[in-house]
Amino acid sequence: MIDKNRKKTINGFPHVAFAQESHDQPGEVVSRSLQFFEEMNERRSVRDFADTPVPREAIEHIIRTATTAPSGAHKQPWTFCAIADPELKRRIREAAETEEKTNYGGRMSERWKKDLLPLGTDEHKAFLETAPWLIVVFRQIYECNEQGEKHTHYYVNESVGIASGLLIAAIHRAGLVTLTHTPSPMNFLAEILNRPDNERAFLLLPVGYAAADAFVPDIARKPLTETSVFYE
Ligand code: IYR
Repeated sequence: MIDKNRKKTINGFPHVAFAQESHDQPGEVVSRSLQFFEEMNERRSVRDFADTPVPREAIEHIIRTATTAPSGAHKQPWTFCAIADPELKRRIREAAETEEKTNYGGRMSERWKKDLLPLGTDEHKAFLETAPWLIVVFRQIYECNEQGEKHTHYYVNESVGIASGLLIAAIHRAGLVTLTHTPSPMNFLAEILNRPDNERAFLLLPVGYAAADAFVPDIARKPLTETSVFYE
């Protein structure tokens, strides 16, 4: 039997025995992976939200799940701002709609607008006020040490992108819905939320229950044969 409590040091830093439960019964990894795929395959981006409240505790658990993501040199270069305050939501909606009016009014190419037609999006973003929570994901481009020196973080977009994926999976797992909203440019978010100099808005996600009469586009995901290549 290997001692699960064994420890060692590498470069003077402590390491502990890896202790994740493994599932080595025949077929167990196959059924667990299928089960998770089937659950995640039910996820849809939703634009019609109910105003039903969601407990803060659920949002805290969801954010904690996101922060289990791996990150460059374990710098965890992210901040998740969770907003339920109606006045802040109203200001965010107003600023996002101002940008989107310019986007749909000409900043986006005709080709881009044509690509969006199946999704039925426009510059109106009512969900930014209806959803009980908004989560704004910020990427931290550098950290400041105690001496006030700036040190750039590594693989920030990759790290924050992975954390955002886990955030979306956690929202779905909780029985809630979300939408990856990317008003562009997004710098109004750092301003409204009074964020420090090292933070840049990455994604804006309304979180809540879907409206009872919500619709989603009737679109399909690419099959495995189009998204993967196996080399065996
Ligand atoms: N940011 C705009 C436009 C938009 C762009 C893409 I790419 C989408 O997948 C959806 C929308 C908006 O939120 O309406």
